[in-house]
Amino acid sequence: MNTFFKSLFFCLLASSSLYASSRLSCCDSDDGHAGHFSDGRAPLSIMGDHTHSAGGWMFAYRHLQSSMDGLRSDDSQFSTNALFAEGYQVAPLRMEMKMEMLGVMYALSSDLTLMLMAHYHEMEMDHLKQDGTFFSTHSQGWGDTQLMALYRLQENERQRLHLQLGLSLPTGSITEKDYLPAMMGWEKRVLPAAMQLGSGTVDLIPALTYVKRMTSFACGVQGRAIIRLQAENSQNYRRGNLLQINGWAAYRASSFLALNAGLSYTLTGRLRGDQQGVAQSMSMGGKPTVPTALAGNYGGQRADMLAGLYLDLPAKYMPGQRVAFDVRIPVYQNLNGYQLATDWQYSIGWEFAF
Ligand SMILES: [Cu+2]
Repeated sequence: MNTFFKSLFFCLLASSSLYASSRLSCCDSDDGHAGHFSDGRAPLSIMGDHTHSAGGWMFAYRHLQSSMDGLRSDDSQFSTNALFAEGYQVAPLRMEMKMEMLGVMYALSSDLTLMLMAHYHEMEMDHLKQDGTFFSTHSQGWGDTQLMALYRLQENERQRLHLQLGLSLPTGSITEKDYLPAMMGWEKRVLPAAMQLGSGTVDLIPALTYVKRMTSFACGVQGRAIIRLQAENSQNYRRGNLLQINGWAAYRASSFLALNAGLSYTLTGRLRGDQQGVAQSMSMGGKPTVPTALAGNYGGQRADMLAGLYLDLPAKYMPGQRVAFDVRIPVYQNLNGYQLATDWQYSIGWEFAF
């Protein structure tokens, strides 16, 4: 917990120094094209941070990549040997996740913006068996599809408050299979939930976002949740609900460059139910196979520090287009049971607004 508070302190310090420097620098009040830089955009990986004005469109493509490495139990590291001593047959070593995201936004009016998002996932997990051999599992394909409505509750040149109501539809597969060690050699079996492409349930995604704007500085705070609307999916389980709090500061460094930094805290609930088709124990002795097969090894808390930028492409050649980048480094992880810890995550994206 100590590192978390240290990072929080560091972030507050960074925000206040950004604020101080924005007061000192002499900045033009020109808002850049399409009002982009006065809008206090959050780091790229924070979703639903903005709305558009009536009739506005936005197309976005985003690539997100994250890496998990090493086991963790609660808030401390856990060795593979200790996991084998607990009776597990297989220990996850690392996981690489890649996600391509396609998004469209359209503002029906200045109060109501609609958003549609599709995801394509690619995941790979490396494991160590108790006998000292290694194996990997892989899954890839389209994930869940999200439909969002963003409703502006209040806006003036100094601040904006908007409410998001989203629905995630279970278009992603939850029956992805790969070869796993079994009693007799290898068997193609259903992979654990951590390697599946969707939640399998219809999920509600509400969020409330507040942005405060100053001349060349803005800050925002957002509360967001993912609530599973169904008790279980077709494989007899449901993923944990999620609660997230995001805070950020954005600084307009020049007419085409905005820098941002933030903190993100996520609380994820446990998975409920037994994952149908996933081998939870070796038939002899009932020893557990791999942590991801068991519900107790899902959910927990994570706090990330974020930093990123938005770069407007030359308006003469590419009007309304920008590229953005952000990186997330976890500063606190308290995970239920035994899970892989997140090392880093980055997002890179292109946006076209008109
Ligand atoms: Cu947009």
